Amino acid sequence: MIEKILIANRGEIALRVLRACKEMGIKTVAVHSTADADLKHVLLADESVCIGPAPSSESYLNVPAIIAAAEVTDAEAIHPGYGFLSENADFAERVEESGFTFIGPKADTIRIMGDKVSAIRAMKAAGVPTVPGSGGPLGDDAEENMRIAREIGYPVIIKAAGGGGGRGMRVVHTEANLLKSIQLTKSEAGSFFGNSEVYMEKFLENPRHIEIQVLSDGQGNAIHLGERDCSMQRRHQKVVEEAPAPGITAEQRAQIGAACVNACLEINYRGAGTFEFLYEDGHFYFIEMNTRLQVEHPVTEMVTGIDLVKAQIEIAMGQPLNIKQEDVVIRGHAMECRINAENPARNFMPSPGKLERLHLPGGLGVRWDSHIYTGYEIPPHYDSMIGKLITYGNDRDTAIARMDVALQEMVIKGIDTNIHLQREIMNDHGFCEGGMNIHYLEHRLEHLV
Ligand code: MV4
Repeated sequence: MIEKILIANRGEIALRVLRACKEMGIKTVAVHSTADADLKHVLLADESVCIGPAPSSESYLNVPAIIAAAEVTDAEAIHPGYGFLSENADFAERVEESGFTFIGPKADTIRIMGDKVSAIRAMKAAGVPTVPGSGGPLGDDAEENMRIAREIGYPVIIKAAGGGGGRGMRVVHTEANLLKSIQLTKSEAGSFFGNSEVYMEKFLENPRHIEIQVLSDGQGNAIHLGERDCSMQRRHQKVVEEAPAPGITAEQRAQIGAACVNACLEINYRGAGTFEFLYEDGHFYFIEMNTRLQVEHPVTEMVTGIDLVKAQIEIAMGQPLNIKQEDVVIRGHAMECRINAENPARNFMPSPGKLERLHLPGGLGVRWDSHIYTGYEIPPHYDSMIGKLITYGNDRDTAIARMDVALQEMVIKGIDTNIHLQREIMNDHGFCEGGMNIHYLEHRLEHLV
């Protein structure tokens, strides 16, 4: 049993974790920066500890301060949320070495998935479909690299092994640019990630981003919870996510899901995880695995009825997974709009400040995951996402209609938000059709704002 959990995060996800802990009868410790003493989850936690000044590097990324906070409060486990230290293998290792439970995979697993070359290698070995590519790091042999690219076929993409989430990549359209692109990506990777290793893949021109949610207990039991479509993005920031993905059949879901489950068993994965795929012309291509809870986890919760944070905690307690694959039923459709403190008309400039007035939506099939309240001041130091509006319905059109009504109802005064932009997306012809690719939103934004 775990009786007390330290939440090593802030904002809406810290509140999400706190709610799950309270529901399970687990005591909570909030840790916060000096700028965050009035966060909603800090006020609701059983205990709170200030771990440093406003900059994340000195607070939410301050490993010794977080471990010390767990020690002084006698917490038994640490939930990292997403971002910050959630995919830092050294942190997970330090947590376990200090005698606490890390609510997530083993440090070695995080390390393998953090290196994209070793992640792809592990997945390929487990039978997960990958993008045609070099299958390993590129060497210094120019002829060999040209041969690999020719075999894959142009265009190709050069990616940093230490990258991910859109950082450290370069598309190459012709052989004339290949060698210098490899060199440039290598030297950038060396300075950004401290790892100059790069690999090559076929560049898919118009894919969708579809990801599979898994739960695995590290004791021989694993399930998948279907997929999410996260193709609506701007500059690698997801804007709208949904489950299930439009047009994906039950057969496709079962097939790719089974491959992910098999991979979890093969690597003895522990915890919640996400397999990221590019999807083009009816085929899935694995690109990365995320070893954390994700921002968009609620859409999966809505269509499966499974509480992912509760499942994470149960797995961390050593409980065998008590849900069988045949018990997982995808029912209805869920949509999530990220609500950001930003001005879409001013190049999405962040808009921190005091929330003067707040009217929040509700009704059947409406969920609002957010830490904001009237009078709360959004600090300028962190991510601009201030909440997630999630709607659910029997079908996709109903989820979209409910989202549109909920967005109309929502009033946030005192700062700029992307609420109006989200309404435009909910009323966009292509979006309503469904199945748009990863470039669609950026193209539409040239007209929308
Ligand atoms: C790709 C790709 C096309 N072909 N890989 C960007 C984020 C990182 N996770 C992987 N990314 C991409 N990898 C191949 N072989 C296109 C992207 C990509 C992208 C992927 C998912 C969501 C949004 C994206 C936006 C631009 C590029």
